[in-house]
Amino acid sequence: MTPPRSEAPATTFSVALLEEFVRLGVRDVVLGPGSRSQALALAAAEFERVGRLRLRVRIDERVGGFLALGIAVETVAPVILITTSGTAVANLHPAVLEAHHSGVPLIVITADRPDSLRGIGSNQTTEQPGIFGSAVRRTWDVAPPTGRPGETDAAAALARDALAAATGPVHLNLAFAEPLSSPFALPDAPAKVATSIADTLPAAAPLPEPVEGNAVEAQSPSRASGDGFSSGDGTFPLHQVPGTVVVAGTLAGPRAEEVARELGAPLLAEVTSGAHYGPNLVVAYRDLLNAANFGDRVSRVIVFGHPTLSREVPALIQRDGIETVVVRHGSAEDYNPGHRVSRFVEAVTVVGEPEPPSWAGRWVSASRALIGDVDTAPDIDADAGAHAKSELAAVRAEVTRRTLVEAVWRATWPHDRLVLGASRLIREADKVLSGKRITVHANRGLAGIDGTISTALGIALSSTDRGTTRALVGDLTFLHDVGALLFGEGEERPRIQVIVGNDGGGTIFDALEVAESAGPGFERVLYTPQRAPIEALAAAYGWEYRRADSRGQLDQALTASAGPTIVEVPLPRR
Ligand SMILES: Cc1ncc(C[n+]2csc(CCOP(=O)(O)OP(=O)(O)O)c2C)c(N)n1
Ligand SMILES: [Mg+2]
Repeated sequence: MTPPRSEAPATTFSVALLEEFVRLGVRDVVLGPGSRSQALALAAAEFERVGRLRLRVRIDERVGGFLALGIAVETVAPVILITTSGTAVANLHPAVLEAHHSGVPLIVITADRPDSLRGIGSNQTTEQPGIFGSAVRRTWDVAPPTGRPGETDAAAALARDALAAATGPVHLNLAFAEPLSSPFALPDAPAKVATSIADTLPAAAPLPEPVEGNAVEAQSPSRASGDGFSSGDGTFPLHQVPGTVVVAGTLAGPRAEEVARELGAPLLAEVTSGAHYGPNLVVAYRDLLNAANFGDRVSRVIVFGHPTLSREVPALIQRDGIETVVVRHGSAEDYNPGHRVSRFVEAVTVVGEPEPPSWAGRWVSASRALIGDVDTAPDIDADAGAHAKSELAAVRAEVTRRTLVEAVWRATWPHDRLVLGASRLIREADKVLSGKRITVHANRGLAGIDGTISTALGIALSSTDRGTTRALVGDLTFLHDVGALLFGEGEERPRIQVIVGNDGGGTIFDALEVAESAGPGFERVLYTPQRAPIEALAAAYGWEYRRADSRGQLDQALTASAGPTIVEVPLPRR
C-alpha cells in the first residue's frame, strides 16, 4: 500500500516506516509521550485505530521498555519501542541490556534533533547514537526526512534492515526537523494481516542495502566456537557417554527435557528453564551434585539455556575431567564458567541407546527423598476429628517462603503464566518445586530486580491463553517497579496478580557471610528496611488488594480475582 502523503516529511516517513514493519508482521508498539517523537506516536495511534497494531502507552520509559520486553517474550516476536529524545532514551537502557543478554528482539526507535542542533546545548539533546553501546545488535542514525523523492522507500528499507538485524535489541535513532508532524488518516478497512511473523519475514533472500543515513555498526558480541563442530545441518551428534547429566537454565525450553530422556540422563532443570518437568527431573540437584556417588560420577554436562540459580552448576563445569557441551540459545554471550566449556553447538541429536535407567533413576529417587513434602498429608487411618483438626491447622498456618512458592505453583496451570522476580523467592522455588509443565518467565539475562511488574504486565497483555499471569516478587522488587502499576485512562487492564512476599527489605543479603560480622550499617546499606503501605499503593493505582496472613487466605487470594490484583504476603525475616 502507498502511504498517504502528508505535509510534514516527518509524518510521511514515520507512516512509511510503520507500514513496512506492519507488512512484515510486527504487531506491537509501546511508546512514551514526547514532542520530538510525535510523528511516530501519532502514526502508531492511527495504525492502532484501523486495527493494524496493538499500542500500549506508558509515561515512564523504563516501565515501557520492560513492558515491551514482556510482550516480545510472550509473543516471540519483535516489539517496537518509541521514545522522545534526552533522558527518555536512557530510561530504556535496563530493558535493552536485559534483552541483549537474553536475545529478545526489541526495535528501539528514538527521536532526535538534526545534526545541526546537536552538541550546542539545545534543549533535551544529548548524544543518542551509540548510547546503548554494544548492547544493541545494530544502530542507525538517520538524518531528518525532507520530503525528497525516494524517502518512503528508504524508510521501508530501514524497517527491513532493522527487522533482519533484530535477533536482540536494535536502535534506530531518527532525527526530525520542524514541522514535527501533520494530520493524516489511514483508510478504515483493515488490510489483510499476516497471522504470524514467520509467515512474512523475508526469508534468506538478500536484504536491501542499508538506508541512506549514518549506520553505526555496533560491535558484534564475541562468539566462542567449539572445535570439531560438525554435521552439515549444524546439529551436533551426542553419543552415549556414561555419567552424562543435562542442565537446563532460563530459556532452555522443552528440547532439554527431550534430550535428557533420549540420553537417559538426570535433568537438572531450573524452575525457569521451560524444562522443569518429566520423568528425569532432579529438583534437589544442588545437594546431589555435592553428594558421593552422584556428583562425583558425572563425566559430561550438556547445557541448555542460561543457568543462574545455583553455585553448584558452574562449580561442576569447572571440575577437572568434566566435558561440557553448551547448546546456544540466542543470548549475547556464550555460557562458559571458568572458560572450561569444551564445545558450543547450535543444536544436538542423540545417537545410540540411552544409559541404563538406573543412572537417572537413582538421582530422581534421591531427589524425591530429599525434598519431602511440607504439606502434612492427612493420615487416612486417623479418626475424622483428628483429620479435620490437622486440615484446619494447615489452613491457619503462617505462610513461609516454601509454602508461598508451593501455593503459587499449585495455583498455576498451563493456560496461566508465572513470572518470578530476582532474589530469594526464585531460589526457594528452584529448590523445592516439583515438575509441572507451565510457562515460567524470569528476567535472568542480568537478574535485575528492576522492571519485573512491567515485564509481567507485557506478558499478561499478550497471552492469548486467557489465563492469569502471576508475578511473584519480593517487597524491594515490587517497590522498585511500583510505577508500572499505573494504567493510563483507557489502557487495557489484564488478568494479573502481583504477589509480594513482604519481609520488610532485601533479606537475600542475610545469607551473605558479611551479615554475621558487619555492624549496624548492614541494615541500612544492604537490607534497606522499608515499611511502605502496599495496600495504600494498590488503592492509589486502582488495583485490587488482598492480604494473606495464612495459607488458607493465600490459596483463596490466588484463585479469587480476575482484574489487576496485589496479594501481599507477610513473611518472617529469618
Ligand atoms: C536493579 C537492581 N538493583 C540491585 C540489585 C541487587 N539486589 C539483588 S536482590 C536485592 C534485594 C531484593 O529484595 P526483595 O525484592 O525484597 O527480595 P528478598 O531478598 O527480600 O526476598 C537487590 C537489591 C539487582 N539485582 N538489581
Ligand atoms: Mg524482601
